[in-house]
Amino acid sequence: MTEMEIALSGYCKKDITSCTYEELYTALLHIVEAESRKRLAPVKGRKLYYISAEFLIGKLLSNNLINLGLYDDVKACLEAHGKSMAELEEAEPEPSLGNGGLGRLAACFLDSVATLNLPGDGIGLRYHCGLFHQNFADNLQNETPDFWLGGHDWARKTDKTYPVSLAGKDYTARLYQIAVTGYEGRTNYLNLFDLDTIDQSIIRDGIQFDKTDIEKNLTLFLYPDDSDDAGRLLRIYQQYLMVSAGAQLILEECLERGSNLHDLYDYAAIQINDTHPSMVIPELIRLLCDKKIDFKEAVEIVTKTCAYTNHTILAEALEKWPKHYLEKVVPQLVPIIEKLDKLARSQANDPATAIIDSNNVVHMAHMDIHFTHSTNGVAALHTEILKNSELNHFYRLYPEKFNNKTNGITFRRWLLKCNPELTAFIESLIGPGFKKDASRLEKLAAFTEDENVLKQLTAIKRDNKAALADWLKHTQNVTVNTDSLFAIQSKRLHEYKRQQLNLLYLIHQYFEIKAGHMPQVPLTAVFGAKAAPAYTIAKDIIHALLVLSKVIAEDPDVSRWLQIVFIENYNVTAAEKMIPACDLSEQISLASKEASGTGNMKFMLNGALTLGTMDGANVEIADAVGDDNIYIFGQSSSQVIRRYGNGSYVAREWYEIDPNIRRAVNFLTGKEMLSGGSSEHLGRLQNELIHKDWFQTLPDFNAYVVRKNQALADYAGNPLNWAKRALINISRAGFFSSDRTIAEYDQDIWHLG
Ligand code: 26Q
Repeated sequence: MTEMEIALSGYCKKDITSCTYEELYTALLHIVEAESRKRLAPVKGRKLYYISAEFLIGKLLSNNLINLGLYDDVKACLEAHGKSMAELEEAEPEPSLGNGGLGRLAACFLDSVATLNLPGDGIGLRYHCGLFHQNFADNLQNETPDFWLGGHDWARKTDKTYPVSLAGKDYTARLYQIAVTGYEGRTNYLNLFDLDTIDQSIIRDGIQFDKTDIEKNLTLFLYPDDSDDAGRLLRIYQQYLMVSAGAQLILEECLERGSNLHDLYDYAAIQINDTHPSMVIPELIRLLCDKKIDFKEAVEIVTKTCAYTNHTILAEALEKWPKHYLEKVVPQLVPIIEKLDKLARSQANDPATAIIDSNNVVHMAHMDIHFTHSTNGVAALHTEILKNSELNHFYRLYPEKFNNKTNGITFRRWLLKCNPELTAFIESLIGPGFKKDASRLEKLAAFTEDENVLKQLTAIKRDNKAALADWLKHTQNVTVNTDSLFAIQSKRLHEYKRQQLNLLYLIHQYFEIKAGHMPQVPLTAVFGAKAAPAYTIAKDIIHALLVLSKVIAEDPDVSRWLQIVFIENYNVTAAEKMIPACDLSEQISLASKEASGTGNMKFMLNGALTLGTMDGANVEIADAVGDDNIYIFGQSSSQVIRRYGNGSYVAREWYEIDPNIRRAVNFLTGKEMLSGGSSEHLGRLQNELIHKDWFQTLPDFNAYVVRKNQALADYAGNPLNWAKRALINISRAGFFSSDRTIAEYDQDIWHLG
């Protein structure tokens, strides 16, 4: 027997062959935890605390096995007993503790911090249902709770608790911990706080619950609907529970390690992930003042210890709270925030940078920039836009605080875990070094003219497409044509990301095919996206895509050439199946709106070509691969910013002048769509496109059609050349490793260890 067989059968107290997958999963969870504890290491010097309302960690078993070097042993052991790794993975529930990019970034960062052997923990919340589960009925999104905490999860209850005062009442936050394993590296923790009093039985009618019953509801869901006052207040309750318990944990650990708090900066680096944890600033000041440190010094200590990352330029996503909300939930912070506002006003003498504005609204981002030592954007273009427009007043005040940290992704999950066949192939060509030093992928450049290599790369892509097709058959009972080009747009549903542009293209193609203008290759357009429950137009876009998908499927003239697949409940697990199977990666946000994007990097690494605008990190991807190896289209960010600035965009003019646009937009409420769709949803979307189109879909429409059709023609016309360009993309993906990103944060901001 191998060591793994002994451990597994010992744990299950029976032969492996007779174990259920549940039993094997539980056994492995404990084996992995024991192994990861061995890699806990004492902290010397400064330790990172990454505070974030979201950690979209995905399933952990395979990932941890890979990082601990146990994956191959376990796989062999299971296979020897007639069991499969894939089925084992299905026994694990996915913790959906995030919405999208920001949460997934936090998860990638924890992986890289541990892999680089840096001391650094996450601080967040233990949501009982996380993000809602999405399913489709009558071509509409339905939301149901996702009870992922079935007893077999990775979060260990501890006996550590912290008192937190919410709206003048005392609550007890309890700490749970998930071990974060580095790849051949150390183990850190993800610290998640919760209340013992949460009651899942108050959920009814999908994801509804009494929003005022804080004791029972506080950590039930990630970002519950914030379309009403009670929802918005709940968000502040959640945030304060996280930062107050988090701040107490940080101070406790630093005191234990010998800090006298005056020197907190020598023990802790606190990274604030967007404005969601911003209240940690006044909370730390409050706690330090309680320990008899004077206000002025407390402000200095906190400013030196904390740093802030901005993830958005959309004004509506920058958190601003009416002061009376804070007076209700966190009255203990209000006098501190008022003092900080006074201080900021005296330092800056610019009302545009005030923390509390003349309407008594508190601007969380303003507090972050004044009272941290670093403000960073998440891609080069994003940081430039922050400096030159959105946050220009602050940039002029504190130019030294602004810096860029282009996002990255962990190659362990987004290559080794999700694409083992490609990983093995790369290893056969250039050795294993790229797993820890992503820049070594550049060595693949030596093979771009090697026909045999290109054919193998094509075969791997075909296998991954077949695997996605099998999974789709099994989960959604749809059959897809694996000889078609797979174009995938997977990300949160938002108008700025422009799934509606893709929709208009698909309608356009429908007409072209009907008219006998066939594309060079059949196209499978794959979508994965959840819409915020209260985001009406986003839900209308989902509806239109689902209805169109059926219109096409039922039309044999068109369905040979075109298919739309909308994947239900898009999450990390689905992404791991979709990304390796993608030929064309859709990154089509309105230039200037997508701060970075990280899906774009995952698709590139897995050998897809990008079809995208010059937005976010697409700009850096285009730089890395060169014009021949990417499909760029659309307005530039400066054109867009100018159009917004002079208010010169009138959607209706584009609709009236361009017959193709008019035909596609009109189709939304034509008889084909209305035969299965709802005139309320489709009419509202059509109206939005003609009369508003805030994200300028129509001006980019023609350029998008031309570029996408060019991609189809290139794919069909010269498959070997396509493979060559895919290989070039992979070879230039090294820069987008989160190991690089974390090394930069450490060097410029954190100075850990
Ligand atoms: C704000 C106020 C009230 C309720 C909710 C929110 C809220 C919630 C989530 C605001 C923003 C978010 C999430 C933002 C996000 O995921 N941003 C993405 O961050 C990625 C990582 O940096 C970038 O790659 C993406 O470009 C950016 O959209």
